[in-house]
Amino acid sequence: MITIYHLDTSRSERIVWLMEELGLDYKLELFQRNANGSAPDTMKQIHALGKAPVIRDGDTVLAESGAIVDYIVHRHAGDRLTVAPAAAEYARYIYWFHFAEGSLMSLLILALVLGRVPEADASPVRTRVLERMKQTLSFIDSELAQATYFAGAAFTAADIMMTFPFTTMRHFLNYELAPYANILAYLQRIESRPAYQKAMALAGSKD
Ligand SMILES: N[C@@H](CCC(=O)N[C@@H](CS)C(=O)NCC(=O)O)C(=O)O
Repeated sequence: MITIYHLDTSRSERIVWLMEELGLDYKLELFQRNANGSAPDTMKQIHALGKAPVIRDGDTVLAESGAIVDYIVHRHAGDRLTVAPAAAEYARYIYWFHFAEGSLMSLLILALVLGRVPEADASPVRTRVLERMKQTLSFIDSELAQATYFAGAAFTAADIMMTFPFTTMRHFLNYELAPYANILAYLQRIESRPAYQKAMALAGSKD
């Protein structure tokens, strides 16, 4: 059985949600953040970088949320929640699956870090990052005007990757979503999913 090492208020909620969507058994081990927000040192005994999420599957220990999602859907779920390479939606699927960490989260982390450096307040770099955020959110919003889910009509693992930046991440970077009606409507669709509700009750942020 897969063990999920879950850090509170973190990306590892993606893996709990995925397992609930797939109806697969798993064991959940919970870790609390230190007062400064970092993961506890005990997580380094599981994986050298000590970050969440990490899973154990037999002798395999795997970190990196996107890699874990890909591993589980292919190795344990018969490719459910994926899009086949021959399908028309395949390019959309892999685009959004990778956009989540590769572009969106990296931009949000940059904004988060700059927001915590007082000297950056007057910097043109911060202004540029905030403009890039608006541009990126508008782009996502316009894409969601044309599709129910990120890869098209069907819910996929790309949605599991793309939701965290709009939900739990806003506990760390409280950016405004009100101007983006399509993102808000999308989040309502996600929040109405029973598997999402169960995963958040087990592993979602508590505040
Ligand atoms: N790109 C990695 C990011 C992993 C990561 O930064 N995880 C955060 C939680 S969301 C973490 O462990 N933070 C605590 C720390 O860095 O000490 C992934 O998607 O798994």
